[in-house]
Amino acid sequence: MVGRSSLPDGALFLGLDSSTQSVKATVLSNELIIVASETVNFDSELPHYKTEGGVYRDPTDDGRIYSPTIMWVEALELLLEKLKPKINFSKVVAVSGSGQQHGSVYWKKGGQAVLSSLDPGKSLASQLKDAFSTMDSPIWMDSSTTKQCREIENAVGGALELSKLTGSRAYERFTGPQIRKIYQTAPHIYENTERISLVSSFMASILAGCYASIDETDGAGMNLMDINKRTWSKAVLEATAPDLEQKLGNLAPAYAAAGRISSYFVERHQFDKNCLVIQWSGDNPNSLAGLTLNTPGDLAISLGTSDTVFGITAEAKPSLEGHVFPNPVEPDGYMVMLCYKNGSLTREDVRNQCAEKSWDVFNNYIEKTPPLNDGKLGFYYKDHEILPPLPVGFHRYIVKNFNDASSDNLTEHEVQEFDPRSEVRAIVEGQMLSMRGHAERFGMPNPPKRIIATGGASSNESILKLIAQIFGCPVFTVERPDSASLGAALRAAHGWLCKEEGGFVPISRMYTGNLEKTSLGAKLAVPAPGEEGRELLKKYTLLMKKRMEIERRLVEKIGRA
Ligand code: ADP
Ligand code: XUL
Repeated sequence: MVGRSSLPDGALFLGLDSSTQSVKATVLSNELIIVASETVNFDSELPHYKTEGGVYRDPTDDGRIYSPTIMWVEALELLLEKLKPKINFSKVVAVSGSGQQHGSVYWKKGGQAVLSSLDPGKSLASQLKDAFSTMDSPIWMDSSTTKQCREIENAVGGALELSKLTGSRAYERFTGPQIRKIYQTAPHIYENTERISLVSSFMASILAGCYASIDETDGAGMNLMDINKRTWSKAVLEATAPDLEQKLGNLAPAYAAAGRISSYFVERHQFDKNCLVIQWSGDNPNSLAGLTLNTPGDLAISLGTSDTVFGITAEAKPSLEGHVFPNPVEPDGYMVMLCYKNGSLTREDVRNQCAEKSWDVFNNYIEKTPPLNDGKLGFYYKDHEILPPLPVGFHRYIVKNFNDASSDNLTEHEVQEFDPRSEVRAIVEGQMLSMRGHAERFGMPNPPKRIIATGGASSNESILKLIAQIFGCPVFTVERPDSASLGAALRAAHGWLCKEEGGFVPISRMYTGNLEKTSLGAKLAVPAPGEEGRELLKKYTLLMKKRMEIERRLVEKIGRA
């Protein structure tokens, strides 16, 4: 029987999220209500891998950051074990997922054969550990491929040309430059690779027991896909590495089914043999689905390991900054996005150094310092930043004259340090000013109608208050901050429905008119600032322009070409 949401009564939809620091699960009922969730943290629950924040930093190769591929497999197994007492796997009619974007996995020759003949009596990790041509997966935090980025851009006529073709100029973390680096520095690994998966298609492959396609949305984060045609771009493939197309396999829309769940999971975990595996996609695209973002005036801010800002748009208009990806739940539309590497981990560092390792103390400092921070403006790059492309380093300034809201004569001088309280406010204010400045420059709504915040740090109300003040709009949040696994569960349901109906159906059909009764409705967290807030907003606007100017100078002085 089909219920109100046109999904079968009693059915469950499983959404997984393989992210930088953890794997998470969210389970939705046919009424789109969260019935269970679970997390496995890599550092604390799989300590034998000795990762920090889920990653390794290579001391011998500047900017190289990677994760052990097999850790993600072991984490998936542990996640399912933890979830087992909470839900009946045989009721799951579709599963989908979300992966940290850009990260890649290298299956060695014969990998497909191993994948399709897994013994349910043995663990996944013990059987897959030798299935890869390298045990290391480069991830999105990596910044070691500047040379390959320039080579690829030059081969296709420059950065803007590459952006027009693929939706982004070349970025170090994007998979194409990462593949080129492996081809150039470890040709034996490249040669021995049968299939290259993204984190998303890798996890889908394990569930389906065969190589899953790369979905078109996450595929756009590789610098390899023609953003308009949604096929591999021959020109960029050639500029990247030889014989690449066959190693990548096909692309597929995000709502398509990758197949039925493999017999391994049927026998070992009692999944139903008809359970569909819907294509996995990237974490930001899944968040877009989970936040039910469908109004062009809405902006989403995700404060996870990375900080991202994203929205939707009808047309692809790529430029030298930001990224354009296909919208994962609207086949004719696009999503636009900005990404910062120094997100939660950098805030944590400042919290640990200045605020007694406590978010409560951190928030108390925000509350005890004045808006605009008396002109203290900071740039905090614990890791090589993506936006703007600046190396590791902290830069602090004191800006003068911004108190006159009409002034265009702001001056600043550099200082070595701030007191701990100001440092705390400066890292949060600075990030939000940067987000606003870059979002406006990228043509995102200005001011947004509303901002929907998600990711680990969106549970922090002091941070949300600053977002509302700096952007001048109300801030909403969703029931739980892990919108990526929630979005994956929703996409599982959507994929199931599309399969049932024999073609694409709008995702909104599952919740229109009923959103408030589901776990998807966004709730107001901080209202738009009133009259006093509007005066403050003018000053923040001045400070934001000043910040963009200082940032430009920093990039000219110490940034990468
Ligand atoms: P990801 O999915 O990218 O692995 P999450 O979205 O789970 O990351 O976010 C994890 C981060 O959330 C942690 O690194 C932590 O610093 C941050 N976080 C958790 N609680 C708070 C809080 N109250 N204030 C600020 N940041 C927080
Ligand atoms: C997006 C990006 C990160 C990762 C990890 O381009 O690099 O947001 O998806 O979350």
